[in-house]
Amino acid sequence: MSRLVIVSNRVADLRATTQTGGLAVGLADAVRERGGVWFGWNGERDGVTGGDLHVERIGRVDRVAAPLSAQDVSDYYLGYANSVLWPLFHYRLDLVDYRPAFFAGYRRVNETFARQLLPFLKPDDLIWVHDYHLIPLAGFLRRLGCRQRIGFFLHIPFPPPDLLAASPNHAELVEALLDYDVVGFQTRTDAGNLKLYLGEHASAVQLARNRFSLGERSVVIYRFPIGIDAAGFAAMAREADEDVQIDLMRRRALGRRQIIGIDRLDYSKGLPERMKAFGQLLAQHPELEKSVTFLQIAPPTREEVGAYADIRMELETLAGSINGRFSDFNWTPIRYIRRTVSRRKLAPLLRGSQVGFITPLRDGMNLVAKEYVAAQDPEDPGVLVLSKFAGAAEEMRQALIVNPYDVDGMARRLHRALTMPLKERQRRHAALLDHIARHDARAWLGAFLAALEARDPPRAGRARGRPLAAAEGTSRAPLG
Ligand code: ADQ
Repeated sequence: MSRLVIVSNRVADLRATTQTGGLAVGLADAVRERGGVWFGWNGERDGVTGGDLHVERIGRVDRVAAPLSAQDVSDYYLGYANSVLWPLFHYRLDLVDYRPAFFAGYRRVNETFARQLLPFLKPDDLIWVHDYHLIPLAGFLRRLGCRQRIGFFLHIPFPPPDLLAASPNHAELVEALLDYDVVGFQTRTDAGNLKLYLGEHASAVQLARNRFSLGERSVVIYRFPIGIDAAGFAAMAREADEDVQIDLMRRRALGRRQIIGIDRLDYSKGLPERMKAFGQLLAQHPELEKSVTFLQIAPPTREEVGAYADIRMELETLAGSINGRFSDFNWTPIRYIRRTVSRRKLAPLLRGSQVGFITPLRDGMNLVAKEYVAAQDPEDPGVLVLSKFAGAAEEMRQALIVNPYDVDGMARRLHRALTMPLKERQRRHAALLDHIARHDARAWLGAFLAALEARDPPRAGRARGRPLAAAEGTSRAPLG
């Protein structure tokens, strides 16, 4: 069996155990099982030069933590990755802050990572690169002579060609994707968007339904919807600690139901619209006063990026104004928690909530939607209200699907969720649970690695494509 090399923006803690669940742990198990390397940024900014690599041998795995300089963090991580690619890929052109220095920093860091990773690679390794921070990595590795199979998985959405074309670097980005052997997306829509781009903007040749070539390169483009450790999360949800148990008992005694939302504080998660919908529900249904609360957990992330400070302000103002309008001395309708809450607490909190309210404006997948379903008591399950723009909606059709821009519609769906008969709740939940149990994290991992390991089918003749940058008529040098 080939060794596995995982590359992600942040290097994982390989000493974590499976009991804590989560995606990084599933990947860590796979790399431990096969032996290999996990390479990524150590998360710190280290002066002007960036400092030294930190290498730690854990069993048969090298954990390689790369430092970044303050300038690199600013241009690569806060800049191109999170002020250009994140908003662009979440369809938010209005929030893109494009600066040439950001793209230069993005390329610089990816090139440095490729050079730093090289000495740790063996000829028949499988290399699996994760997410938007590292799109150009394969191109730089190829230039250094790497012939290994290299796969890429994008955790966030991939925008339609017209949106992508708004970025001055769209040709380089897509060309860089074609340096991989396998490019994986969360949904059919995302994979379809790259195929559309290749059809519209590039002289790529379609060799088979999911295989394209451009020049000498050939790539498989496929969807691999990410899953969770459903059984592990369900077990964690059944073990409520004392705090959560007391909260649950108090709510039961008062006959209060809870709507829950759990997110990183991010403008893509649709939090203001969600709060407005809850406010609308209370305005339209005075009978719900004191009998329903909304618990939103959303710790701040990426606070150095301007758009994140704005969303935080907006949310605090909204929560304050809705609470100001509806609260009573013995009832606060919205509890908005900005502190980080551990997964051990989150799981039973999801189980103890009658509605999971997950309404991103755009999301690659949204694992909280799957965690909500896994956490429920199958005898008396809650109802998932899910945005049609979360990747998860492509699979989770038995949820109550909403348009997160339609506040009124969301308020109506919330009411339906709160009044749904037990039989219907059970029926919807059983179908959802069956799906996420079969398509769990292990299945996702196995499917991606199988595609990465698969031998190339014979080429359908020599490909006729030109490099994208040339096809676009730009003078930029192609990445690969
Ligand atoms: P995220 O944008 O972080 O991830 P999501 O999938 O919702 O979004 O969450 C990932 C994990 O973080 C989940 O296990 C969740 O429980 C946890 N999490 C989220 N909010 C939390 C909070 N407030 N406190 C503690 N834990 C929290 C990106 C993409 C998603 C994609 C994932 C995985 O944006 O679309 O589903 O990667 O591919």
